Amino acid sequence: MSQGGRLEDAMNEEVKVVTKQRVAGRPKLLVPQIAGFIYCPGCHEPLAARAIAEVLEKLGMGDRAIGVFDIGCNSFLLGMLDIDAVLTPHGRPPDMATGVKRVYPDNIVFTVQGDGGLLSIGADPLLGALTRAEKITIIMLNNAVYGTTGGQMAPTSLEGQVTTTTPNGRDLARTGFPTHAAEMIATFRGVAYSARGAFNTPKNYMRTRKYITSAFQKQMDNVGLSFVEIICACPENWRLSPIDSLKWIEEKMIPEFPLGEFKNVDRIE
Ligand SMILES: Cc1ncc(C[n+]2csc(CCOP(=O)(O)OP(=O)(O)O)c2C)c(N)n1
Ligand code: SF4
Ligand SMILES: [Mg+2]
Repeated sequence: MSQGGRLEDAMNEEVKVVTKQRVAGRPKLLVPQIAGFIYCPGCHEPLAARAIAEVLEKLGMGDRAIGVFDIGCNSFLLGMLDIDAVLTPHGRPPDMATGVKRVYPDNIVFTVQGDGGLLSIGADPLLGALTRAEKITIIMLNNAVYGTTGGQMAPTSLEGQVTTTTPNGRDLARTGFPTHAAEMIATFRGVAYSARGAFNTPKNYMRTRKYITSAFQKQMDNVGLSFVEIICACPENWRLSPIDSLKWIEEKMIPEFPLGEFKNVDRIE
């Protein structure tokens, strides 16, 4: 055999090895990003699209899901999911989802929002939906900053966290305390489910996917409002590498925002 032939065989062998390293397929509802991937390296927000796609596929609800998306880095998840979707003005998804759900009561209607969009500018629509016990699902991506607009302090920013609006670190005496959305939302009577997950490890990804499944199931069972908060890395604004961002989530974010279910009831009393 010629030298060239052996090289070709070796290259083919290498291709086979690379092919074997594939560990996860693509859910059908996840749209391939052929025009390029818009998210920063190491950003966890696109994982929310994958998790939602996997859950909807498993529940067989892809054709009957309507996503209501907010303005923010999370907006781009809209283009990653092959489902019906609406984009609202910043902070308004719970209002829009209320209308959509009342018109289409048999569909799964869920919002995807950032921590800024849900807890600061969108606090009023959130409070309204909680008070009215709308049978919608709210998914909040907690990256501890306003990601899109350049990393300003969000209601979830940690004590001492350096952001563009807290260059010396978040001072609790001046700016108050981080908001614990999953715990707070669990206190509302019309809420059927509230949980907080993270995407920093495969185990936490799978746990979060389970939380999203439970939240959608509560809605399908017509129990009450369901909520899932997901801790997401924003390496760009945290000024950390993707790997160091994982460490920051483990060492700083999760101690402040513990993971788990805070409410899970089958009937609103
Ligand atoms: C009414 C209104 N106010 C402010 C803005 C500017 N704005 C766009 S996105 C955003 C914050 C986004 O932060 P977050 O909701 O946490 O989403 P992330 O980008 O972190 O995913 C702000 C303040 C806007 N578009 N509309
Ligand atoms: S700015 Fe942050 S949240 Fe936005 S895409 Fe980049 S890493 Fe993700
Ligand atoms: Mg944010």
